[in-house]
Amino acid sequence: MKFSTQAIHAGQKPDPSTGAIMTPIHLSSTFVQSSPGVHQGYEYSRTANPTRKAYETCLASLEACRFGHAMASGCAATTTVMSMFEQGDHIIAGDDMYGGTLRLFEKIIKKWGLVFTYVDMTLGAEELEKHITPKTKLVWLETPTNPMLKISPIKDIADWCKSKKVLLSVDNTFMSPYFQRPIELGADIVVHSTTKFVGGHSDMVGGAILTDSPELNEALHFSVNSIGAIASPFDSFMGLRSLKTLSLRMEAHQKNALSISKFLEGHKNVDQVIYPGLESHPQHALAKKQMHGFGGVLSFKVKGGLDKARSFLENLKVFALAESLGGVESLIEHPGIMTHASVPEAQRAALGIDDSLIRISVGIEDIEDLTKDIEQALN
Ligand code: P1T
Repeated sequence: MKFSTQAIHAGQKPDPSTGAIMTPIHLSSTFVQSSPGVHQGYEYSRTANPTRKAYETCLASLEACRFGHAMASGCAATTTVMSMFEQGDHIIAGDDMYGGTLRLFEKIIKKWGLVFTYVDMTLGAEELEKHITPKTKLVWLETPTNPMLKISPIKDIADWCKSKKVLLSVDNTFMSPYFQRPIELGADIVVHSTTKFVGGHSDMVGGAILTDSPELNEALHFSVNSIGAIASPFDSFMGLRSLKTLSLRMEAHQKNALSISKFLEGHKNVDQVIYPGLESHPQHALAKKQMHGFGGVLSFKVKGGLDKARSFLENLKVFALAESLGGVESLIEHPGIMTHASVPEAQRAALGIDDSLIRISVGIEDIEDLTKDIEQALN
């Protein structure tokens, strides 16, 4: 079936006891067994839960793979993936990614003895070749990156990883499975912060891990069950409900984001606009090739540094000044002070995350209201 049909039906069938068309929220922590070890597929809700299972099946089907795990947050998903590795294992990660992911790697996972190297992933396999060691086990890729929207060649990197027997995990949060499906391009694992476009309404915090490999899934399930950072039945229901409108929302986000990008590009108080859908984006051609759309997030630099950035942000009326992204409402933020404050200053400077950088998650409100709001605040 096609994406929008899967989004509404995959993993879901009417409740056999009542005919309820919507998957119930199964709050039960445990499930009765008729004899020790004999049950209907559910024993204990950390291990598996029917509401979560429906959501995981739907998510996996949208990511074009067989196995999914719904987690308590994007960071919980990332931590669970990292738990599969051992002391001394080497991981190559991108130099630009969500500040909380970098903080997790540097301040927590490193303490467990994993070794990280950060590289510019836009350079692809050639760059990875320079950094591989006999201990390299994983490439951790975020594309497009948060907040600079750098785009890396997934297939090129996946082919290289396969030839080196290194796993590839892709954080697909910014595109959602509607606009990008890394497993089809050769990635082994996909991770999401479902708090963002998957959830889509800024009313849940969640994460997901997806794979098409039965062996990896077994290892992941062991970690998921052992660590226990799972999505609750209520959040699983929210995620399942949200997936039904993912395609509609992503199209609307993209349409508005492209329009706002073009408006900003033509404004005298703006220095630079970074959006994958603009021809000026350095990896626009690659974006067209490996993505099915350009998403709803853009970054730009306002002229005049921090003072002007601050007054612009304070003067907006429709856009909400808040962290996060992917909700139906437009959100705007200052990465240097907000989402990426934990990234060391020198690294921020090298990436271009400076005082004038502003990130927008363009919502699905009326484009006229959004444009007018940006215009009055910029002026
Ligand atoms: O917040 P959480 O659900 O734990 O997800 C972490 C995460 C992982 N990956 C990406 C690409 C992300 O953007 C995030 C969270 N990001 C924000 C909160 C933000 O405002 O950028």
